[in-house]
Amino acid sequence: MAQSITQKILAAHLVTGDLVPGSEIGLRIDQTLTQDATGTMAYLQFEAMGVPRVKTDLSVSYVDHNTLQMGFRNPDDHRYLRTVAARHGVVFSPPGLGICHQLHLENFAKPGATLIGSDSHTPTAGGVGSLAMGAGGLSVALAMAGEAYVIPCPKVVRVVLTGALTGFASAKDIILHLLGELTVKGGVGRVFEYAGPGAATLSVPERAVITNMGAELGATTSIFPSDDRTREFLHAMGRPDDFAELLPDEGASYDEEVVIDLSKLEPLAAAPHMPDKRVSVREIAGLKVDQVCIGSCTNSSYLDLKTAALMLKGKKVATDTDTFISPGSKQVMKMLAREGLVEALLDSGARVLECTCGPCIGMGGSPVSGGVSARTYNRNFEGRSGTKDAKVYLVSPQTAAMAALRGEFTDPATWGDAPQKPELPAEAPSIRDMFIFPPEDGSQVAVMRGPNIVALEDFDPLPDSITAKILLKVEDNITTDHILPAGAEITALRSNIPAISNHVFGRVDEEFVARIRAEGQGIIVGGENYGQGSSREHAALGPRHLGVKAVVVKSLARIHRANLVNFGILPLFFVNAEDYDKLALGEELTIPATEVTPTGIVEAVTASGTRIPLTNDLSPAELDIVRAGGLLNFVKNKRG
Ligand code: MIC
Ligand code: SF4
Repeated sequence: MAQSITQKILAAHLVTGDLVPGSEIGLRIDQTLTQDATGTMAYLQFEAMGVPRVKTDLSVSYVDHNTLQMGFRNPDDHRYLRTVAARHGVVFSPPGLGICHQLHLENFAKPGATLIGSDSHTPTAGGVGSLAMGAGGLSVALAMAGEAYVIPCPKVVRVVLTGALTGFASAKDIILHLLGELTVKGGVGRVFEYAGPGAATLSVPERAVITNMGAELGATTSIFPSDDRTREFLHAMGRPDDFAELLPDEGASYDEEVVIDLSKLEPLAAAPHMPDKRVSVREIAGLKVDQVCIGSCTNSSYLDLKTAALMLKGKKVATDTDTFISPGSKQVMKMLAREGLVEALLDSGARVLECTCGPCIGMGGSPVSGGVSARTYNRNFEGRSGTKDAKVYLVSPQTAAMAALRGEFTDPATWGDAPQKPELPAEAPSIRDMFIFPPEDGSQVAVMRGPNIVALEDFDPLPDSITAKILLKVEDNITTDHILPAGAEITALRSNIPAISNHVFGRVDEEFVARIRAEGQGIIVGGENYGQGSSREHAALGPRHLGVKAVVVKSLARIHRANLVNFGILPLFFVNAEDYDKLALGEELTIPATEVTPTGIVEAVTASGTRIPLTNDLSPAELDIVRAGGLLNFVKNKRG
């Protein structure tokens, strides 16, 4: 049968199940990646499994999120990550070398490989034709231990790109356009497979912008074919042998199709506070911009930064527009430096930061109170920048550079001629020797833990019946940034669940933690797409530590759903969405947990006797995991 690229990779890695959309499949995972903010948990979990050396072809531990060192916590985490990597056969990428997704694309991602990463933007590697998915840290730990990665088999959407980009329109505008069409939940359960003549016009770094931000659609992943453009890229990266052609078969069938005419696109922005709030830059012309940030795993490639640098070269950024540049990797920085472009950036008045996530994850770079920030990033959730009332617009490097120069958004018709699209040099400078490769035998390496590394706690199994108060009721599109915010102080506690739990829902309802601590347990009620955004399993671990037994919502985001299951929180859905209105904060709800069956219906009852039918989308195995109190318990029970 004629196959799509996605089907080819799935079929080649299938360990359990059948390739029927929606049914559970297990996949062999070739590569894993972690970053420090989720990695410490992942390696603690890996250690708990007692497997001496990772069983993947390649596992890499990046440090790019918590790089501020204002106390012992982050450096202690880095040391733990470096030593645990050496002991168990994991490549270590030290702080400052670059952002995980950019580095992985440049150095390790391969066409046709499966990759899972404990970060939601892992699909970036889809730019070279990897099937790359974001996952919780525990799923990554299991993959490192050689277990299959279990997911619902996705539908495949063919995204046909026709025409070519013109003027100042860029790859970022393609994905902002798609987000505007499909919304932040439009990609759930789907892989977006790009095709058509327009796809062939895009270089790998441009493709990676699109696959990166496909995460904001809620998609399982996004992928481009591996073709001549991929060959050029891998050659420039000094790894021509990693190239393999990967194209869909003639006549392959797809579950859905979307067509985008690239020649019709213009510079776009995602307005505050959701990545799908698409507006054209033309429409927001005249809006003063207080801050510009160029970088992040979405737009920090050589291509992106060279484009911005050429626009800033010989000019000055507006005096009241604080402009930050964070290159995606030292390789990008070296290429810019070779061409005198670091100097051009410095001379423009921009602030050149180190090669890390930086302001994207709230590690410095917060905007002024009430300020407008134009960022080339992928997320603009309220408060994520560290300034609660800031308004973040997500834009392309071109739009950001122009806003930096003019101090406001302006109509692209007034921008003059677009700079020529930069080409990658035939051979980029290598940074390979800056990675720390593990010794052949790591068994003698001592793993070093500072006081910030707190051992995992044991969780109780699910009770037979849950009777608990609804301690929080939230609306649609609650993000993991709402559940457990980022920012330097909180993120430094990622290896310390008891400490980080004090911040659960802190920005939504300051009293929540006190309420649940007083009650000892509770239930959360939510709307559509609960838990969208990051892969941070802390957004499940923190609530679990505090005693959350169940979340009752209209729908769930994919990675957060998996994290709830992995840590033994029962995820339930309203059978009738209107019943959401019948549940009030503080009310007691009884859920007959033993009666829950995979996809079956149970009746929950409130203290006043209202009956609420609830369902779930759990597989039999997932339900067993929840009943065991989480995946680690489940695996331990199984091993006896
Ligand atoms: C993010 O962009 O939200 C993060 C920080 O990279 C997260 C991971 C995390 O919370 O550590 C992600 O995208 O998964
Ligand atoms: Fe880092 Fe931001 Fe990318 Fe997350 S979205 S990996 S914080 S650069």
